[in-house]
Amino acid sequence: MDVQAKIKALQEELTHAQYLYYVKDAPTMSDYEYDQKYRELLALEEAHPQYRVPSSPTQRVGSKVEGAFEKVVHGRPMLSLSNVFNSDELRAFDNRVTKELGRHTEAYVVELKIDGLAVNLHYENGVFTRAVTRGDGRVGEDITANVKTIKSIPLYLENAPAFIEIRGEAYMPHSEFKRINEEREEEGLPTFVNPRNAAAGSLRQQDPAIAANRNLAFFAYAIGSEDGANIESQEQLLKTLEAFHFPVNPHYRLCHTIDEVIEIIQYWDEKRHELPYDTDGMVIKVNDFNDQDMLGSTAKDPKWATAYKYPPEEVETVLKDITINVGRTGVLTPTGELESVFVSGTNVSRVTLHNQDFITEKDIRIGDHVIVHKAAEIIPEVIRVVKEKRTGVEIPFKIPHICPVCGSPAVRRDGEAAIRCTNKHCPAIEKEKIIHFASRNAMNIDGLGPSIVENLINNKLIASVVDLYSLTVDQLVTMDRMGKKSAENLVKAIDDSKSRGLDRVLFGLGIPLIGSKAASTIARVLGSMDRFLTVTKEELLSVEEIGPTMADSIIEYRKDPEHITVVEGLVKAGLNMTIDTVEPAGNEMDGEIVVLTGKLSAMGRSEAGKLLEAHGAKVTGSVSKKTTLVVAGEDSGSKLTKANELGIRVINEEELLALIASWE
Ligand code: 3BD
Repeated sequence: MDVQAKIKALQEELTHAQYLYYVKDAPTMSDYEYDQKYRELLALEEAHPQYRVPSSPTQRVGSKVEGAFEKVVHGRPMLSLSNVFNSDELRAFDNRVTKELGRHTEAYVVELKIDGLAVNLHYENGVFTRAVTRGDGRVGEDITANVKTIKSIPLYLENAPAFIEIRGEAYMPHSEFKRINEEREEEGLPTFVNPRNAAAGSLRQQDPAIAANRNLAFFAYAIGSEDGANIESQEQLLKTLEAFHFPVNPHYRLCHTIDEVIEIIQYWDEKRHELPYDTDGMVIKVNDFNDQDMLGSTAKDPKWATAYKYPPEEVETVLKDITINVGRTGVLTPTGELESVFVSGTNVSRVTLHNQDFITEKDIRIGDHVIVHKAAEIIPEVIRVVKEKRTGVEIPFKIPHICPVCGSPAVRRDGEAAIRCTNKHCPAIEKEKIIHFASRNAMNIDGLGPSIVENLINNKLIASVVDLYSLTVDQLVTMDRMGKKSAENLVKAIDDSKSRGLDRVLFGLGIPLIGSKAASTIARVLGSMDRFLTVTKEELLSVEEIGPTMADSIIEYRKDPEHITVVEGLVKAGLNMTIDTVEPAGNEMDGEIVVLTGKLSAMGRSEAGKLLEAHGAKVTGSVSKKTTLVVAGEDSGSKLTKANELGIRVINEEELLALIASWE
């Protein structure tokens, strides 16, 4: 194959792999293989820049754009949506539709209303050329460079008309919101209030590399101006978008009566809390485009569509106290202790108050009545104080500038929101580091939770993670509430953890900004701890997912001789510092797309996943139409529910073990 053909083939292969991964949630290429091919393509395009095209997967992250975002007039205005808040108002909407048409409309399409930002994508001769915010509906701003980093958005459309505008919602999934806020908390930066604000902030970056790191997602739901796409209904439109390889929210439904619409709305009123992204309602659209045309629009809204808004889940409770917690990186985090209250499905009795600015800005005082909700459906947040209920006894709060654990000065660095303990050896920091090292996504040491770690430190049996590997049963049994059997189990669990591999060790070290995904990428690319200790910043930057802030953090980490001592201690303790690429062991699971959920006691989810992959299965994180098998351990939650709804085969742990045994 000549170079041009080779480059084109790689571009197409990687584009398709990303489509399967990000849109279909059914990956067929391993991360490792993707990385290898991506680097090969990068090198070939570097050597032959004439074959580098704007729609190449290497072109998603461009360079910084200076100055204000350019104003762009939409090809066709982006309308807004009228709102209804209950079923009576919805019936009134349906009656207006019926009256104007002089008959019932054949069907409505009901879609989830994703709580993100409406954007308009331009494609010229199939090539993605521009992304524009909604703005005031007539004129928006050019945010092309940032939107281009959203990996589920196709950069090229097959068989597209000469010009087409695709409209949809860019949003931040809950998992990303959580990850980014944890990272920001650690860095001393202010956190985002909700996924929508986080998405908005990401799309307004001057540097697309930052947007790329935020891992936004997208659902398409409308077409603006287009030349020559013959579409006759909203249902057909959604199918056309799918055929163009856009992500389309799979939960849309065609309903033939308004009662059916109301039923679906009621169903999602509760179910929406289980979705991995925020929704704030449902959108109801007349399906038939002829009917839509007959109904027409007012100055702002189409008369053929409306949004049913769910009330926000907010509840009032009392802030009883504020306590201070010292984290792994020394940040003093204030936690609000609440009068326990039921919010979005669970009881909430603690809430993070983030930092001093948050407390000051909201004027939060001990004893206040506060309004609480859940950000991203899981993270309790104080929205505001009910000042009308103050009696005058409420006490303003200042985070102390003395570490509550070790008494050292705690300071706020320039430009940071956080106050940190200045003592590198603060017992709280040492303890949190060990807890992190032992945690599930790191070394997964069974039985080594926060209270045992605390006991081990108090009994002077350990001071760092290295000490774990020389603990003996005789030492452990000297502790209170530690019997021989538990001691033996713990020693065995610690010993087992030696085999976890380089990715887990790197994550376990707790290097700022290096989460488990970054750690595993780095481990895969570097392959050994020796390489980790010598790799340069430039080499790190050549890895697709590693940005300059992460690279700096790694270089900074390595400068501390104590960190090197820990790494060397772990090497000496005999930890596996390589990464196993999964060796194929069989093909019994070829073609199966498996999701593991709940607690598996015999082998743990990641081990089970590796085994399934070694036998040909693809293991993914979320249940979709493509999933062929769900392994449901103890306490399986929404994934099991979803599998049952989709009629996917579900097996329990016992059945999984039987399946594995049948391969031998
Ligand atoms: C969604 C208009 C129409 C094409 C106009 C019917 C108001 C935000 O998931 N369909 C959806 C969603 C939003 C939509 C339409 N379908 N308009 C839709 C929408 N599934 N969120 N929106 N928008 C998009 C808006 N945005 C900011 C300020 C005012 N209005």
